[in-house]
Amino acid sequence: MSNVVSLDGILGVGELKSAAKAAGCASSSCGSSSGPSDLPADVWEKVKNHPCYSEEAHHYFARMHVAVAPACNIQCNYCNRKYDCSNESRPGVVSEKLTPEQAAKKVLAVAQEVPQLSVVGIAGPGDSLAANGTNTFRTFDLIAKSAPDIKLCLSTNGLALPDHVERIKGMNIDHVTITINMVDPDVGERIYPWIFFDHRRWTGRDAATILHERQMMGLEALTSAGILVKVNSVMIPGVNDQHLVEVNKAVRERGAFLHNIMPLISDPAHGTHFGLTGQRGPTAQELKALQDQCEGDLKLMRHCRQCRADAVGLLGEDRGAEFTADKVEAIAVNTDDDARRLYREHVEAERAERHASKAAAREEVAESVAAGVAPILIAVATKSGERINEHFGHATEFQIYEVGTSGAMFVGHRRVDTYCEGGSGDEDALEMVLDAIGDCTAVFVAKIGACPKEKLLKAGIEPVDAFAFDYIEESALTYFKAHAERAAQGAVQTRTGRDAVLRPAEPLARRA
Ligand code: CLF
Ligand code: SF4
Repeated sequence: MSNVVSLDGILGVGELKSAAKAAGCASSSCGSSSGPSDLPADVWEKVKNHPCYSEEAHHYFARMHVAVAPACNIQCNYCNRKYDCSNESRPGVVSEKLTPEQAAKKVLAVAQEVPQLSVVGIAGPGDSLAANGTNTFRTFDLIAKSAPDIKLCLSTNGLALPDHVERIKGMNIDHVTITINMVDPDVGERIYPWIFFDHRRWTGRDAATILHERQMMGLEALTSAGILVKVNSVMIPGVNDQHLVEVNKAVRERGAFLHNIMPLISDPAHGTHFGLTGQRGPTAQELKALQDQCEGDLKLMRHCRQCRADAVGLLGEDRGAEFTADKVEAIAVNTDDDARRLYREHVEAERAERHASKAAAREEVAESVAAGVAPILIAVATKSGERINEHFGHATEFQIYEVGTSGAMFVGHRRVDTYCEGGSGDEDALEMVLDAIGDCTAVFVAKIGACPKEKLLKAGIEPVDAFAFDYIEESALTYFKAHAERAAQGAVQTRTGRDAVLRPAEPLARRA
């Protein structure tokens, strides 16, 4: 594109490929923040480059977590302290706990290698505000001085939050996540066995009551201070699933900006109370139904990756192994932000073009398809979420779009094992894929072999390679328009298919 700064000088070859893949955006009608047209200018400025607060931004921008907060002041039944904080990370290891000084150097090292980096978050492995938040605030202070263009973001269970709102405001921390799983202590009792507050341990209903009151107090204080608050809720079937509708209402009334309803990750191997007592997580359709029920004035985040407390990179990728403490130690860091600035200028230009092309595709569908035509789900094989550029057999996940007369909306992702191993198809993996995308009408791929094609068709899922390497949303809308025409002629049936299994990433190893 002639009007866009070349990325050649900003990114290395591998990253250039990745950025080119990422240099698009998803639906402007989708969860998270929608876009400049439906947000006040100051709010758009705060969220437009934040990969969690803006669904669109997560295709362009990276976050990193620094694991400086090991202690926690509560116990959640879905957490085993041998693993990362389940609020913000999948159960895996924090390879290294860092001091604030080590963390600040690591941020500079990543920032000079990864121009997409826009946010540093502190999300564990314990609670960022336990132990008085000493490490958290010291780390943010150091980063604010050496890399002031990087946004600061913290995640907390909220117990200690009311004591720190003034400090958070004073440090220009614009983004805070509170994990709120209940607004009724009777429900809370089933999730939190104890909390440590005011120099003593509290249990049962008392513990849940204190936690609830402190969470609401913290949320109100933050939103009154103009800080954007995202609420994370863990959906636990039979415990708080329907109750999360009430949670959604309560946090919306108190000014939360975004609600992220995440599936419980539960496995006996994790050693958590829920894992050991057989508490299951939700299925894909249960999760989506609850998210749809809650979608309203308060935007729903649907692109969360439940990432590690030391994750580095675009959401869904982890470049942490490139930045271990010994590797960072050997890097001569500087505070030059030229590459990041050029990258952001590029993104601004690219965004403007994509907004126009997506709007045109939506308009075409709105004009040609009757408003009552039911939306469909489409699974997409993509390497980083903007173009259809992955082979069916190589996909480790499929992104799911709901496509209808109001647009194409990203609604989640489904992890799978790769079908093609060493050049031949794995039948068990194919069954898993059929389970994972069983509720989809079509699967968009860059390429697919004859055998899986036939099995997909037999399962009622249309494999589509006609849009290989094109943008997802425009392609999905083009497909939907043709699908609606075929449906009107009675050539296809509307289908919902079987429910899909949600599969979290495997735990990597136990922490030392
Ligand atoms: Fe990290 Fe959380 Fe900030 Fe994002 S993660 S502290 S808001 S920068 Fe994002 Fe990761 Fe989901 Fe968290 S994808 S787990 S929502
Ligand atoms: Fe675990 Fe996080 Fe809950 Fe603390 S707040 S118990 S670290 S999930």
